Amino acid sequence: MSATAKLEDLEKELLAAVAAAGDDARLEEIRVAALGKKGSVSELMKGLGAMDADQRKVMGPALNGLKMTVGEAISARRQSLHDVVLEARIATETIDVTLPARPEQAGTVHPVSQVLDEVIQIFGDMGFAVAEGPHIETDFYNFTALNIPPEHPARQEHDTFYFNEREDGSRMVLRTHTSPVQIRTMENQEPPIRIIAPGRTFRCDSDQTHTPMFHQIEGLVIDEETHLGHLKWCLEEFCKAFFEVDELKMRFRSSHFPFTEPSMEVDIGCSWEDGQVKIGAGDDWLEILGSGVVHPNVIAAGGLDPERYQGFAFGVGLDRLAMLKYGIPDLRAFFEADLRWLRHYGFASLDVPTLAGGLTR
Ligand code: 2NL
Repeated sequence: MSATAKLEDLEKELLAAVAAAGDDARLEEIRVAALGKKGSVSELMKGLGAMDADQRKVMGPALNGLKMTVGEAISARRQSLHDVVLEARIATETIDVTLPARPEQAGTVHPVSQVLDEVIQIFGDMGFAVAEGPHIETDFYNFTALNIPPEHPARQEHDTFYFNEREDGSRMVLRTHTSPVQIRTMENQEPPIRIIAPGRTFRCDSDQTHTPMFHQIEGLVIDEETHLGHLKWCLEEFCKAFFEVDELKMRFRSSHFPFTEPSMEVDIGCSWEDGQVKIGAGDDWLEILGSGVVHPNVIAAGGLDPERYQGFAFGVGLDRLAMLKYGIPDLRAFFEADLRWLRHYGFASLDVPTLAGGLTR
């Protein structure tokens, strides 16, 4: 048998062994036995030096080809073995995501999330879109654009968390309200604008009724003719839907905010029974919202023409809404991640509030 015929036989034998290998370990054995230092192919290559030139011209390329072919076959086989293992895992390790969660392990929806979903449902039904923005804001978006210039006393009232000064002397802040989102919306969108901006807000204040992080929803309507009458209707509809009552005593009380003129705080009627508040009727009042007609300076800061555009805005604390609606006494417990508290005050995760199905079931 010629030397090249012997090589062809060796190649056939090795390729058959590779094809038959059932796992990584067996493949590695074959690789070492053929291509390792003392492997069959390597031993043959050592013989090249002793050959005469003509023989070497034939055997050199033939041996190199063999080495390549076997090496590639081993890599390909290794890859296909891995694919088989992976496919077997994928086939056996599926989980049925439609199976119900084990009740004792199911989490609950936090009252703030529940109230947020409810508020989004109510305003969504009235045609409002949801807008979001960054927690870390510039001084311009948090204050100046809202008609609160530097040195304005309202800046002190906000208990702002400031970041360190930057090279240009400016300082970023943690937003003290979600109003910056509305300024950004005015900059980026042509009226008519109908948005609510829910989210986290931050003030350096912590006691019985304040947490340094709290949740706010603001609303903004801007077009060419929206006025105070629309504001009153909108907030009345919201309060009735949110507290799930047909009749609701409401009072619009004159107030002041730098970003609205005129400004009104909204109170709803209530009564107290055994230390528990009952919403809707009664001789007492609960303050729940701040609102007003958007100040022309704020419309201009949003890049719109205050001669042409007008509208209203409001702001409401979500945490306080949750406390009032669900009778939760202590604000600070909201953010302590106490599992017993969450199980007690939390909501079933699949009972999504809808206007048709009921906000709370
Ligand atoms: C409150 C008061 C309020 C606004 C927020 C607002 C936003 C823009 C323009 C004008 Cl961009 N106003 N927001 C207006 C009135 C009241 O919040 O007591 N919040 C808990």
